[in-house]
Amino acid sequence: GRPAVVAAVDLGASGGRVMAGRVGPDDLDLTAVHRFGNDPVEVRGTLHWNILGLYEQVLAGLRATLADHPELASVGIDSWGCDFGLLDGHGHLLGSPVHYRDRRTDGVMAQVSAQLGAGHLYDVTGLQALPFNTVYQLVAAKRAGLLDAAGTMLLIPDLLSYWLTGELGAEVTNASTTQLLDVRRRGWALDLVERLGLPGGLLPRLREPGEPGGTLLPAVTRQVGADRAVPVTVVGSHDTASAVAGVPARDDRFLYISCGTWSLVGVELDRPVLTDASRRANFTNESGADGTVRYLRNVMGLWLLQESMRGWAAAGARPDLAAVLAAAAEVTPFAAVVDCDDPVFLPPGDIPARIADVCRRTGQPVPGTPAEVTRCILDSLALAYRRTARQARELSGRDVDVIHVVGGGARNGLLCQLTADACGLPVLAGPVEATALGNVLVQARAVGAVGGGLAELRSLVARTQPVVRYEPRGHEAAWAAAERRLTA
Ligand code: LRH
Repeated sequence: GRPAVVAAVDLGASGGRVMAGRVGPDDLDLTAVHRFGNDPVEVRGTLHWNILGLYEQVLAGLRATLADHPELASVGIDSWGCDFGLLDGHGHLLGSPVHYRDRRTDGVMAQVSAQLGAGHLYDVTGLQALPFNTVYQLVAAKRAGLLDAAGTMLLIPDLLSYWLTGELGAEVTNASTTQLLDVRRRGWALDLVERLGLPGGLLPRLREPGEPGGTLLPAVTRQVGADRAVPVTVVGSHDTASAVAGVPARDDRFLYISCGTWSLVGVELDRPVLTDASRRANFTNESGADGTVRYLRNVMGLWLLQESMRGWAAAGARPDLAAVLAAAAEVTPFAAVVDCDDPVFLPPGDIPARIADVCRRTGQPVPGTPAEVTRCILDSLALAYRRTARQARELSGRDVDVIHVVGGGARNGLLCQLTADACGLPVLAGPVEATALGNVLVQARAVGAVGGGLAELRSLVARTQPVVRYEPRGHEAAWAAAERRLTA
């Protein structure tokens, strides 16, 4: 292949970036061109994404990328899963997309599970039960009358891609987070759609990563200062799908933790695990690039720390993350541990107060200072990784000898060391930008700059990107005791 430059738009729940990637058979070089925050907006009690603000930042990022690289070969977009915008019959957006942490879905999952049967839902979709899965959001939207004028549902990357190109589609890895995709056929589960009374025409045609995704519309071409209609390529548009594609694994004996706002902990398989034990453990079978299955579980993730930091900042303290982490490293381990998966931690708000409630209820000392709260969060996350990693191996039968930590959490040395200790496996930390790399690589392959399957793409990441290795320090008895305290 001939080296090419492509642009990755990667939107996370707490921030976005536009990255330029130069890719060739032995080259993979990523530059952050534009970074921006992603701050939800509450309007009349509903938490929305500021989708127009995000779109504006995407355009600004593409403009800056094209100024540096007029030869840009392709653009690809990924974002967090589950959330969507609704278009009317003329293609106009009906309202600002609602945030998955909004309370509109309270109680809906239990009702839908009772109606359709949790076992049946899992057998068809293979998806873990999370209250914000698209299916529950759509049922909530229907009850609020929001589907009355709706013609099409577009997941966030598909919506932005529609605005750039005018083309409608549903990228399959992200469609797998809706809980409306048939995991065996990788097609829409129209039977579920019908039984829930959702409009059948709402779901657009599915697209696979690597397919052409149209070209920039003339008006967009002018807005971003391009001299031609730049192609858009469909990528693993679920951020986790791109992250897993960007893991620098050397063979398939690995477990990944894609560690950002969420921690997605699991293994890559070539077929789903749909057993009862898997459903009870709430493991998911999301679709990955190249027809793979991402067999994983959501762990609450750095959200606990990000949201705590936001609270401390709002209260006037000016906490510095590096200083808080350094202080947390000095705090007594396991003074207090909580179950990160407790749904009380899901909505925005005072996380330290909720941790304090749990500690009081479970007869543990209440962490007071930011350092103590942070240590409690990191110990608790590592414990959740320990449990989830063990379950992933048991339920899938996959043997692993290393854990790849990718995403922002790879920068958190304390968390990476605790993860190695808790799981009793070496941790390879990095790249931080695995999601953008996975996005870039799928595009680069589509435009012919590189060839091969996921193994070849990953080998390119492993050969070019720095990783840091953490060895387990072997305090197995202490971790086992801490885990028992959680389940007691
Ligand atoms: C991570 C993620 C995760 C989803 C959540 C909504 O960014 O995409 O995989 O469950 O956001």
